[in-house]
Amino acid sequence: MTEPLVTYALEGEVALVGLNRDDVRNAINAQLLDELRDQVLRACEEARAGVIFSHGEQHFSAGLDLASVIERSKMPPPRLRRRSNWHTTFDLISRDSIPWVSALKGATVGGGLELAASTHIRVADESTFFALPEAQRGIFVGGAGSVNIQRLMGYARMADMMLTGLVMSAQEALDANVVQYLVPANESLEKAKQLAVRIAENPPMVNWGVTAYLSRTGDMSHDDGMFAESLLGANVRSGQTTPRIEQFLEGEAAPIEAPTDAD
Ligand code: 1HE
Repeated sequence: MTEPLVTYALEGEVALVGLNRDDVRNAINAQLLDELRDQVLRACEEARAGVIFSHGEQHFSAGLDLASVIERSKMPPPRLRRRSNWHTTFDLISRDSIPWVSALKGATVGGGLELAASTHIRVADESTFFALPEAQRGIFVGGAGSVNIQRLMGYARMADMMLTGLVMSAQEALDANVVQYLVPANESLEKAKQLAVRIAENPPMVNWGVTAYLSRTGDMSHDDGMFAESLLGANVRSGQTTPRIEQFLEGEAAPIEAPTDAD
């Protein structure tokens, strides 16, 4: 049996989805995208949070499989252009039911950065670097990066990376809000799992408010945002709300503590 290009495992409430094409640095082709979509859908059914990581020693993902671009250029063009599988798959991650944490290392470039940008929390290790080499290859971003990456780093920086081929280090990415956590080499998966376990403890409806609602408010008018927030606020409450608040009031929930240097 051939190895899957995307692995799936359920650890408690957390789905672990692994890019498994290290021989070509986890370059993303049509089959990998199909498997990724299937495993993300499965996670939405079975898990409360997910982690996207890469198998292999060095890299998260080299982005679009460039060999597949050449193969496709030799085929007749499709009669109708379907909605891009990149968009449907990455939207499932960024705007559907469960939160995703990505564990990054090494090259996180092109479509690999677009995949990372579709997750809600990015954890880089010291080896991680980011680039958008599309212009150098004569192509354009196509995995929702023009929206998601630009939201993270802003127009000026994204334009610079696309136009000049600027490569961003892990520390620069942390400073530019592209990743939220930076950990020592080889520790991003462990950190991502810890965060996902913590996220999975939240009531699912509240997590859904963050993934499905908060991700859309940037596109709404102020009025529409307030209206939707009111609707959501009333509807995320569940059977867990009262006991959770009572726990705090009765001194049974851990208080919020100021961050320490170890954080
Ligand atoms: C690939 C790909 C790929 C590697 N498609 N095969 N992406 C890029 O322009 C990134 C191109 N890749 C690289 O710059 C480097 O490979 C890396 C920095 C990612 C990794 O370097 P390294 O030294 O670890 O590996 P390598 O020796 O360059 O590559 C190992 C193999 O992977 C090699 O094949 P082999 O048969 O010679 O072993 C490479 O050809 C292959 N490989 N990257 C196909 N991307 C929705 S639109 C998104 C648009 C984009 O993503 S544009 C960015 C494309």
